[in-house]
Amino acid sequence: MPCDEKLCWLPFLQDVPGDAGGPAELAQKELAGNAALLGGKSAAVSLLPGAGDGYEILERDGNYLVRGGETGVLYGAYRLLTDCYRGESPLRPWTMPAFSLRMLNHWDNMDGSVERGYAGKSLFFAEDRFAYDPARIRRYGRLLASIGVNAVCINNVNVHAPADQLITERLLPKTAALADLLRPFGVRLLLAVDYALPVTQGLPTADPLDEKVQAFWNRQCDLIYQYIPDFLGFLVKADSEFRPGPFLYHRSHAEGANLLARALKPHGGKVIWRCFVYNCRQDWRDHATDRPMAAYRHYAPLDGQFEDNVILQVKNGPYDFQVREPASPLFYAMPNTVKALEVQLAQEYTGQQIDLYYMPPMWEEWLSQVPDLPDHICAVSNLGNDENWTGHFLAQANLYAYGRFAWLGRAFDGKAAAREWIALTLGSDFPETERLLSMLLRSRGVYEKYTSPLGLCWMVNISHHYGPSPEGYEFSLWGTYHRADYLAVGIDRTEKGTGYTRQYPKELAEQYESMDTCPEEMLLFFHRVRYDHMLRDGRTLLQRIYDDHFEGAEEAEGLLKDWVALQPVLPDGIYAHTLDRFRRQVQNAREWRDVINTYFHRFTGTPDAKGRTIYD
Ligand code: GCW
Repeated sequence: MPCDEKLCWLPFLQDVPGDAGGPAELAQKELAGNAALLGGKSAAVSLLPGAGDGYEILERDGNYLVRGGETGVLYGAYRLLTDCYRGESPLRPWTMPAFSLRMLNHWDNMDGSVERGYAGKSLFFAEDRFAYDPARIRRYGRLLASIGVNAVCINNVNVHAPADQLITERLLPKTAALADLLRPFGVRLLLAVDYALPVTQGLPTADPLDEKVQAFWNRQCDLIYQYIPDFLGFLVKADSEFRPGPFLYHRSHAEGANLLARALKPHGGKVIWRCFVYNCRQDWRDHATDRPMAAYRHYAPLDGQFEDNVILQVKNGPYDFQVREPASPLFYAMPNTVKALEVQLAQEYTGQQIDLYYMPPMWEEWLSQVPDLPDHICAVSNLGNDENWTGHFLAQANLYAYGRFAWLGRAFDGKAAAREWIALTLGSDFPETERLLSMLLRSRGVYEKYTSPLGLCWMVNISHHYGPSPEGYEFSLWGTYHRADYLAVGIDRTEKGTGYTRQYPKELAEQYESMDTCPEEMLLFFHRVRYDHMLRDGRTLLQRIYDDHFEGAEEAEGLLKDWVALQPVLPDGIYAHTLDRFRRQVQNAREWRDVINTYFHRFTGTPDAKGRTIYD
């Protein structure tokens, strides 16, 4: 085994109790089973009915008391144990999570494959059926509970048969068995549904205004709740990338979402409706259509039309999980609609769990841009059945940090989360914390430097999104262009261009509108810029592109060197397995450097001012 799966931020806890009971009972068992961590004290649990996820940790007569709601005491118990292990004082005043639903979306297919999965196969499915090791699912549940994740969708939003059957009589008993396993951890189940299910089940239409369709979904929901009484609801990708949806029937997405919401409402269920809707059949010659504008255009006019149990799930940026994007304009709009932020832990465009990429700096950047937090949060999972859960051992830190982000909201500190993860995973006395911390914290900047510059996006390989291909997307149907020529690069998204900046509130729109005030790291997201344009530090745009790519490749080697320096203090398996990833990252970074620099050099004919090699 290259990496021990138990070594995942809770290696110091005893095996998860099999007969867990409810979350409060599990909390008691975890505290009793791991009492050795409590420094000679004991710990009791006290339930405050109705207090939900909230908890406090007090000292009573020299012992600990975790007081809170049913799930709150479980979160409190894990916090108590992990703080004690790290040698921190575990006492804390009343705490509540910043986001109510803290979800994880798995993009798992029932054949066992994982869409954009970089950590092996599905944890839940194989060969078109449920296939899991209950003991591992319990470890998974514990990992989630320890960071406060309280809902999971186990199947891909692109619903492929037979996953459409997860909510039908045929598969519901099995679906319910998995929900039973997760329940003690306070983790509720969501399922991605196929909007065309009524049709595949024999009705002539899936039109949301058709009474037979409404009756179909009502029946379906009655059935689901017979099997899973605390079922959280449906996750829906509709009219997006060839998925069926209400547009087929000339209905709006409010009409479409409300159909499901009304069927779920009597049972307390919710519809999580994704806003990733755009024209994926664009003609590259069409300069008027600008993909980042699509979601706002579709949804902003529908504000106030959704049932109150509909949650619109919006990706952090307006494109699609690129290295650097501004926050989606939808986060400033739709005050009368419940929303969830969607981030992606799976590193689809950010190194695929081969290259190191610690995500919190992106989330902190997002926080700095968005004044009002949405009610809920979701992350696309980076987990699979690899021995170490996440393919790259250090990618575990992203899931850990996500849980902290989801709990803390504005108070989130990516650096503190990384420190906690290191201490929990490698020991509170790990002697190289500062080195590892520095690697994690600089990783996003390194990756950004050797890939696409200044918010430009989409220079990635079109087939699998790893490695460079500067024109891979350029003449495609996906609406993802940079339109580089011999003079300039980027899309003009100002008033004079596509008008995208107008989707932001006035102050922000003005900031993005001008090249002088637009944050430089997003310059090419908002503007079309000449290569000889002088940046604020006196370099030309072209020289900045060259410099970043040379530096990025060098810094990737720096990460490898740092990893090598950690050898004496790391378990052998983890060291060797991850060393291989860093070597691949260095190769990848060189490839990016040379392809991108050559690409721009061929257009401009301008050499690197520092005389470094650019291949032609
Ligand atoms: O980034 C794109 C991915 C698709 C994914 C889609 C989405 C699940 O390339 O694989 O499909 O986003 O978010 O729906």
